[in-house]
This record gives sequence, C-alpha cells and structure tokens, in this order.
Amino acid sequence: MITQIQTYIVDIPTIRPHKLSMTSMAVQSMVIVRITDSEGRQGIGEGTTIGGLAYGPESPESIKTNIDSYFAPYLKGNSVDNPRALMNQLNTLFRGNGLAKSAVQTALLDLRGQQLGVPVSSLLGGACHAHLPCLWVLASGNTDKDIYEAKKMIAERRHNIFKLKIGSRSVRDDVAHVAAIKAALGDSVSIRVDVNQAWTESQAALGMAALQEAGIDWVEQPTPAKDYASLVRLANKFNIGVMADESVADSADCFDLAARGFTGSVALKIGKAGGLFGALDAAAVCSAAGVGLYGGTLLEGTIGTVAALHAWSTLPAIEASTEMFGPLLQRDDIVKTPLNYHEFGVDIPATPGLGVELDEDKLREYARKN
Ligand code: MUC
Ligand code: MG
Repeated sequence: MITQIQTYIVDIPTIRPHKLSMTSMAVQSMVIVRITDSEGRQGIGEGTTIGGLAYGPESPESIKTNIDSYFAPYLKGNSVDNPRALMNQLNTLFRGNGLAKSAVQTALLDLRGQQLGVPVSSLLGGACHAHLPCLWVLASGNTDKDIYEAKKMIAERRHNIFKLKIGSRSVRDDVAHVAAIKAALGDSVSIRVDVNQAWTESQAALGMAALQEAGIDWVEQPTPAKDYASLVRLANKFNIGVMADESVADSADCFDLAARGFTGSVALKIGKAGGLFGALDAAAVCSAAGVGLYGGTLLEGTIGTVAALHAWSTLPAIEASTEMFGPLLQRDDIVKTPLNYHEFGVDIPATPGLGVELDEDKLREYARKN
C-alpha cells in the first residue's frame, strides 16, 4: 500500500549552454517523485521539461504542485499491484499534466518492479534489446565547437549520430552551420536537425531543399506543432525524412497525423504521452500506420532517461534511433551508479525496478530549498 509521496525540484547545471530555437539552457530542473509503500520500499520517478515554460505547458513548479495537491492525496492508501489501473483512474480524475503523470507512473512501475523482483521492462512485456543506440545533440551554437565536440564523441565511440538544434538564426545561416558540420564529419556520420517549430512552410521548403543537398538525414518539427498539413506536404515533397515531435503527444495524435497521410517518423517521449504506457500505445499506432519510431527525450536526468529506455527496449524496432543522452548533458547525477554509455549506445539495466538508486547526499545537495 502507498504510504508516502514526496516530490523535489532538482536543479543541475548543464556541461555547456544548450541552445534550442526557443531558449538556451544552462541548468536542467527535474521533478523527482519518491513513492514509499508500507514495507518501506521506494519507487522513484522523474518529470522534466525544458526551459521552465519555454518548451511546453507544464513547468517544474506546476509538475510538483499538481502531484502534491492532486495526485498524492488520491494515490495514498492505494495498492501498487496494478499501476495501469491506478493511472487510468488518475487520467479520469485529472486532465492533462502528462509530465507529472509520467513521473508518478515511473515511480509506481519502479516500486512494482521491486516488489516482484523484475525490471520495469518485464512489467511492459519484456525487453527485446539490452543495448540501444543513442545520438548526441550538438547545440553549443558555434560551428567549430560543435565539430570538435562531435569528433571527440566519435573517437570515444560514444556517439556516431548527431542532431543539431537550429531555428534561432536565419535559414541561410542555419543551413551553412549544418552543412559545414556535415562536411567536416563525412558520409559515415548521420546528421539530423531539430527546428523546434521555428519555420514557416516556405522557410521549411527552402531549408529542406538545401539540407537535402548537404546530405542531412532528418528534419525534426520544422513547422508549428498544430500545422499537420505542412508536415504531410513537406514529407511528401522531399526525400529527406520529416520527424514529428511537438505535433504528437499520444496515440490519438499519432493516429490523426498518420490518417492525414504522414510518411515520416515520430519522436516518442514518455513525458508527452503521460508515461510509458501512453508512449508505447503511440508506438503501436505509428507502427501499424507505417510511421517510423524514434526514442525521444525532454533532456531528463538518469531516472527519466532509464524509464524511457525500459519502454523503448520492449519495441521490436526503433527505426530512427534514440536520443537518450540527457544525463550526459548534466554536470552531476543524483543516482549512485550512472547509466553505461558505450559503443554508440547505452545499456538498459536488468535489475529489479528501474535499476537505478537515488544518491541521498546528491539529492540533498541539488534539491531546491524553497
Ligand atoms: C526536442 O525538441 O527534441 C531533445 C533533445 C534536445 O536537445 O532537446 C530535446 C527536445
Ligand atoms: Mg524535438
């Protein structure tokens, strides 16, 4: 039975500024949830967004407040035997708040996995992969620094696929930046870009023609989230792949976009979908419609990242790779043993629950005090 639910906002500086079209991050703020049962076992979860309210409608503060004020009083006293049923009840009682729900769902699954002695992936049907590929995002904003960073990652065999965050400069300047990086890294390295909704359709047509010419593989969310029609037209017009991110949160969005004739791929995120169950439901709709899958992140720390990895590990194919590198962007970690990134990917823990343990000293050090 659930006896206690605690939440913390944890602020950890990034290793360098991370520039997106809508904000530049110097610190990542994660909401950590800890659920305790009557035997004293604890499950942990994470709800994380980017740049306060710059990226989406939930902020770290709203995630914490809504868990404390609405979800926790409801969850206390319930059994953890059926996390999916508990989440269905939360979804009926409380609208939206996908990031807050994802944090709670992760903690419930971690706790249930520990109770049963199985990894979270087993609760989801079982892992098809023990190791998944993982790209790195180049977002220093400086072409030479990005090339240096990428070459170092390749030499260390840490990453060989790179995503570039663009959209804050003119299309011409952005394309020159991307093309210079592609030319420096060569044909064996896959490059894609994320525009984070910054282009109009005509800017996207201009940019994508030049990016296709430069040998870029994917363009993520070139146009505004609600403009499904432009995503469909752009995907049909160019050979370069179109990836939908902010446009699609859950299975209903994926169904809608696919039904309009979208032929690209979709960035799955547990936060967008309200948790692991929702993200896997979205994946099933995409796969049935012939839309490719990508394991996406909201730059979560280790707890949110490993939760998503458990979900992605159960998918037979993730055609467009994953970007579960969030912990590597942070200067420090609040878990005792970090994830193992090697051979251009990351290992998925196979121990009970999420397979990571909170470092209480680090939690105390980085948890917001007011
Ligand atoms: C996004 O829009 O994809 C994922 C990687 C990154 O650098 O930013 C995020 C959000
Ligand atoms: Mg994106």
